[in-house]
Amino acid sequence: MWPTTVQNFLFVNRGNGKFEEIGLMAEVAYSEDGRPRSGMGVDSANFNGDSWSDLFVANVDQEKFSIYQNNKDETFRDQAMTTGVGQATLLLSRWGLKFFDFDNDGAMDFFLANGLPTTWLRSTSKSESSNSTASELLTEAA
Ligand SMILES: [Ca+2]
Ligand SMILES: [Ca+2]
Repeated sequence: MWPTTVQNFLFVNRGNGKFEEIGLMAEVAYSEDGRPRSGMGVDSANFNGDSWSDLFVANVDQEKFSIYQNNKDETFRDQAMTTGVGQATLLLSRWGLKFFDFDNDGAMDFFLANGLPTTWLRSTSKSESSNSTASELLTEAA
C-alpha cells in the first residue's frame, strides 16, 4: 500500500468568504470500499451532459481512478466501474489530467499524463533488499 494515503477533501464555497469541507458527506473522501487513496490529480467537467459538474481523480496503481458523477444533492457516485475507467486504470499511476472536447463532438474527453512516483520505486526496491522503514526510505528519496 502506498504509505501516504489520505482522504480527499471537497471544499464548498458557501459565500461570504466561507468554505465548508464536505468530502466525507459528499462520498468523495474514500474509495467505495472505505480506503483512503493517493490522489495525484483532479479535474472537473460535465462528462454526462446533465449540466452538473462531475469530478475525476487520478490515483497511484492498485487504487483505480475515480470518475464521480454529481448526484445534484452535494453527493457524488463513483462511476469508475460502470464507465470502464476502473478496469483501465487499476495498474496505472497518473498525475495531471484534463477534461476537454478532443474531437469537438460535444462530449467531454479527458487526457491523463502518465507517471510512476520514484519514491514508490525506491521504497519497493529498498524494502525488498533491506529492512529499512518507510520513513527512512521517504527521507532518502526526498
Ligand atoms: Ca454531470
Ligand atoms: Ca469529445
